Amino acid sequence: MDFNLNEQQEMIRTMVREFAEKEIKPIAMKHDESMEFPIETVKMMAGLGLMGMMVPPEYGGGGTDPVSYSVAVEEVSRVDASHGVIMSVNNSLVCYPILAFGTEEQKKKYLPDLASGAKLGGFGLTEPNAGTDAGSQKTTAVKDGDEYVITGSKTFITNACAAETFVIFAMTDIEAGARGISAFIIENSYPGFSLGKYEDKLGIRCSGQQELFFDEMRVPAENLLGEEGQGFKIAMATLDGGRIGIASQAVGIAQGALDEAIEYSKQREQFGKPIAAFQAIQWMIADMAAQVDAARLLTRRAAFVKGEGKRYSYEAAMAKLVASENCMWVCDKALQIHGGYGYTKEYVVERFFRDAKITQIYEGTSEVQRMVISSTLLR
Ligand code: COS
Repeated sequence: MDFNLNEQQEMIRTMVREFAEKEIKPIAMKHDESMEFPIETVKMMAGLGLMGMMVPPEYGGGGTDPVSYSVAVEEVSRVDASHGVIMSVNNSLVCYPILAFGTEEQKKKYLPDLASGAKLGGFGLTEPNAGTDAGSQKTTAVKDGDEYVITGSKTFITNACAAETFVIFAMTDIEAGARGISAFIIENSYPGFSLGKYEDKLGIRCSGQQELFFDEMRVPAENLLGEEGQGFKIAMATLDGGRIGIASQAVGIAQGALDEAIEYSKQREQFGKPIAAFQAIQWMIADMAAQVDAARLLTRRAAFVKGEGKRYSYEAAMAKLVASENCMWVCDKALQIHGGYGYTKEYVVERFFRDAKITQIYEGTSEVQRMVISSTLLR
């Protein structure tokens, strides 16, 4: 067992850290306040090959392994979680299902633009009444000649404000329940497509979450992804990979908070010495570091198993559960170490604390991860 990153993975880590420190860090707080989608830095991430990292070169991607991808999401999120999720959605939730379930024509048509970042992608599964219960979709798709007519809506869709291509889910057979769900690739230019309200959120405030509306939107039949009725499985398999992305995001946020807490505790003096000299702070720092490392190891294991081509639902769920719970805990302690200053917008731990919460919720809540883990163990 080798716990070290290989040369290429280490190179990616260094490159992404330098980029994130130089380009994302200076603008992160401004975008957190304005909620404006950071299109310029997303274009720069695309230029560095971060938007389709695991897509093979023949479809315009980087052809890297899942551990490299995880490291890259972690490094971006260490500075800003919004950029982390923008990148994670494009890679894990849009490029992946097209690559894994798409026809050759679909891969050739959509992957080069998505992987190069020329076009951004979004993933539409969640509906107002279908969150954890993803099988109870209300959006319908009715076949009409060589088209599907799709009617319904999606909510909380990351990247929606800037994305041109979406992987979405709709019922092609209402009677069949979850087995009647189908997946489609759609474009924002299709008549009947529109965007709803821009979400004003606690954290990850500039990741462009919006509603999608489909009003008898006509979609070419060749844009069905996989087979009719295969949609639920496509969604679940896609979310397995998405959960590695979010676990990586959570590790990155937690590492960022830990780094800030270490720095602050060495500078802040109380009772005539730096607060880092007090055992209460030293123990907090030690516990935070242990939790970050535990989360990172589980996340890298999940990415490693994915890279081996084995099923990794269990490992991904465990990584996301532990990484997101630890992230929230670590950010709480980082803020505590900063005291009153940590509660203000002058210090980034305030943003990390807000951003951390979503990692316990999206792409499957912590409770869903426990369902996936226990269902594997109790089968
Ligand atoms: N990969 C491939 N297939 C999978 C799968 C996976 N990871 N997980 C489930 N499936 C398949 C199963 O094999 C089963 O197939 P059959 O019908 O042929 O037997 C089918 O999907 C249904 O599986 P299961 O019965 O386990 O599904 P449940 O309805 O019990 O799933 C949970 C329950 C809660 C685990 C699931 O609905 C879920 O993950 N919900 C959360 C959704 C989510 O993350 N939402 C956030 C959206 S993105 S922000």
